[in-house]
Amino acid sequence: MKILKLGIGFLTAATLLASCGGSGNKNGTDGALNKNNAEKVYVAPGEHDEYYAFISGGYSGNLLVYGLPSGRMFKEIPVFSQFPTNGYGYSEETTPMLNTSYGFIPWGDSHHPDISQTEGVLDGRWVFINENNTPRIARIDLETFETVEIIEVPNSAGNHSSSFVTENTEYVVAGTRFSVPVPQRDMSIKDYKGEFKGALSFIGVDKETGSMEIDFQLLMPGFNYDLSHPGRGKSHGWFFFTTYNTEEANSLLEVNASQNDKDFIAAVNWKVIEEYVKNGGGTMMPAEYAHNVYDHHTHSATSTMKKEVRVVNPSEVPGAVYFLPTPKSPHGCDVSPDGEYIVGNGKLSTDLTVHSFTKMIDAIENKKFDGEAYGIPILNFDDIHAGSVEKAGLGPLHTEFDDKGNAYTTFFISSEVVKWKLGTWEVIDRKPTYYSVGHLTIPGGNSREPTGKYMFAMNKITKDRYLPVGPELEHSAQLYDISGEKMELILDFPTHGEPHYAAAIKADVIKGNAKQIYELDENKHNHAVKSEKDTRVERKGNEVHIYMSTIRSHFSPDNIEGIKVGDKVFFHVTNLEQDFDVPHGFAMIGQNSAELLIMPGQTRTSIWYPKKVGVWPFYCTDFCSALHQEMQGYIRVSPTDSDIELSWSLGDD
Ligand code: RUQ
Ligand code: CUA
Repeated sequence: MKILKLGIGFLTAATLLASCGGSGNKNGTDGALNKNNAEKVYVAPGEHDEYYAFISGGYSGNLLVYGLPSGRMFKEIPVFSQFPTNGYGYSEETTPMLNTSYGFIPWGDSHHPDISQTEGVLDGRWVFINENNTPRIARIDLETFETVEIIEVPNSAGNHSSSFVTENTEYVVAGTRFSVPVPQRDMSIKDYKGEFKGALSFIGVDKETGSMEIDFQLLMPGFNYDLSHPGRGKSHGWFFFTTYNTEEANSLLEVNASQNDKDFIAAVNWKVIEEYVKNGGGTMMPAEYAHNVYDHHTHSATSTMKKEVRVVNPSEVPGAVYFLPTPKSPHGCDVSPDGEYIVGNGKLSTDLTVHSFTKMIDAIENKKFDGEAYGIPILNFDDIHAGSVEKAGLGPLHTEFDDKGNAYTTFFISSEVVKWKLGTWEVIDRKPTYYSVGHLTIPGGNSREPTGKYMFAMNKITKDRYLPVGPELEHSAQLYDISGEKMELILDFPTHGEPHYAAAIKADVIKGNAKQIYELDENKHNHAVKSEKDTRVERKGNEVHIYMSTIRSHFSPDNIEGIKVGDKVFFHVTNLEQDFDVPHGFAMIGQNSAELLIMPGQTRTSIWYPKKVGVWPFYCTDFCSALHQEMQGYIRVSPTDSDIELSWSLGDD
């Protein structure tokens, strides 16, 4: 039972490491106290950072925007979770974004952000991010830094090998971690093997608008598809997915999915499948999945339920999929900037395995196969193997690249980042991380043009790095200067939620495009008011619609009478400001949803159910001017059978 032992060894090492972290590491600053290092991360007051980093919020369901090298957090962008800070997922305009085939879901588990590309270079138009639990892919617009589209991924579960984009953002790809019955049905779990399927979804992205549509799903054998990356340059047209549990175990995976000496990287030639589909290949399968779109003109989201999806059986498309044997339960699947090397980070292996794309193509052309699995040819390890980084560390997870032919791999168990050379496979440097590093990011990492100045590690365990705040601490990122031969740790900074991966880009690419206001003239919201003279209150049965405006420093109207217990009151609030960074807030006492934070030129709606007779105040939640505290109003609520007339006013009008 060598394998079982290895599994337990892995656990013990992990536990040991986790517990010894707490003993303190006063010397763990590794030169961070060096004055030169402090200067490297110092961004003087009023100055801007050099890079944006979009860091996944993990189980917060959101995406966070940081600056590098300062490590300052600029924004939390709500994506898959309700966000009371601005009313996302609470306001009438934004709740459709969280609609799914399971109904409204208020949270998500976000993992891997990836920035759109043109010709293999980050173009800074959109960021995509996957939701793992209820499989979805979101698109965030980098002019507004808002979530503008979410598409659910059917036939998928644990949407983990996602959301990575191809070289021209032809596709954003989503692969299932858990295989499931496809279509879903009532069957014995014990019949998993051969029956469950792993869907790899290729979601087409419109070149102009970014709009997403599932083009096809490849129904693969019932393995776990863990991570993925696109080919680029010479390997453009291919996509690589790590798999584990090629044993197809359905219970006690820590042992049963660690039996095989090698699992696979699945190499998918999506161009071949694209051609096959264009010629009518694949079948339309009934499926139910939500497609939610946010429109910046109506300031509103809509949710549409889709009814079918195209599925493709890989064994019916010759030349579409090959398996590359890779030791041992590989996690990260990373492709070098030139597209030649495919790195499999075998988390139960001490060696890092690197495959060669050129050798792979050669083996395919010469039909050098070593059997097949479910009709998919398996290549010979020795035929495709470019080299291994030997005994580099324990528990390799993820690899990124710089602009000088080096690679950087994180090792969870030995808690370090190791720098090694592509082609010679020699280890150049290793630096400890505090503690238990997961992902790492180099700006431009997943592209043809990574940068060579900074790398940051995202650690799973924080322990003594910050002041204690009870049993749980924010996760800890660590920034390294990688411009020299040796890496230098220059900064610790906390992240929020769990930062599975981050995408980072030169600030210059996007900062000039960032929107400052929404044009009031272009506001197409059904319930918008364009000036104070349009503000009014209308009753339809027990529904009352208040068309309200805000501007420094009052609401119009600010006195409303004739509301009754049992009414359903809609506040449609338009912010008339046309000035950068002047939102107004809206809060009503006893309101059972979030406040609203309304951007200049935007309209937001919330619903209030008045429950008690009396006179009830509302106010602005954002300190917007010297007279912010004066920004308030009253609503008179009368008994249900009262005959008080509806009336509204501002000042003496
Ligand atoms: S995972 S620590 Cu969600 Cu990307 Cu590897
Ligand atoms: Cu508007 Cu405070």
